[in-house]
Amino acid sequence: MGRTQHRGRFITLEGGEGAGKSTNLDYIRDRLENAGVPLLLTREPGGTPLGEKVRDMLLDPDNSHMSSDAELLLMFAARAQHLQQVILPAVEQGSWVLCDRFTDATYAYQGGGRGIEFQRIQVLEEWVQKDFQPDLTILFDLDVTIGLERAGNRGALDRFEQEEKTFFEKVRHAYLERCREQPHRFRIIDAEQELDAVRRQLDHVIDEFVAAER
Ligand code: T5A
Repeated sequence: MGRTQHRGRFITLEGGEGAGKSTNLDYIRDRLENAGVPLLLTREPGGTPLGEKVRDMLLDPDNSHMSSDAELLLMFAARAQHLQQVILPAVEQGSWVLCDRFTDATYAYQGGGRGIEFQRIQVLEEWVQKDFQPDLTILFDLDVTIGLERAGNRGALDRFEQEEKTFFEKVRHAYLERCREQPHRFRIIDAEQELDAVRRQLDHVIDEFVAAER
């Protein structure tokens, strides 16, 4: 898809467990809407009725026997539906789309965490997305122990949250590696700071992006 004036923009939020994406989603939405941006909010895995059913399977702790390949393919099955039904039509019509997690999460969790070769993920990425990529990715980065403590305070753990700390160390490493490889679209937020300080960083990133895209 060409990046024309009329095309919307695609913004993704990424980060490890408990990094604060959900906490700041409404704040980011308000900031963009106050800047006059027409916005659609969505998430992965999920974002469509079919995708939400796939999400339930992926997060269900009872599915502890799920193979890494099945997990990877389910992520991309949900994503294919999400792109076709929601994301691409919205962007083509000029709406901006804010998505809580996207393909960088697959590289981080299924690639870094589970150890699936990045080249195999890339095959699926090209199949499902062709050359479609986020225009901006905001990575909430924080120490894994702090993130897991925050996530753990919320109650019952989903299938991913039950992984060992080393899994999330690999996830964090893979995210930071993606940032180094694609600095043009990544902005890192120091998510260890207090909420007010996190939001000041977000203001800066969002205002700068909106100004550049106008
Ligand atoms: N997944 C997803 C894959 O493996 N591959 C993929 O391709 C995709 C798309 C999704 C899971 O799926 C995996 C990754 C995930 O494990 P989910 O429920 O969407 O599951 O989980 P997360 O996106 O990880 O959401 P979390 O809720 O775990 O993390 P958040 O949203 O980053 O954290 P949040 O905002 O809920 O905050 C956690 C707690 O911390 C507090 C909050 O109040 C909350 O209690 N908090 C702070 N406390 C102090 N200071 C701050 N600055 C704070 N910010 C938040």
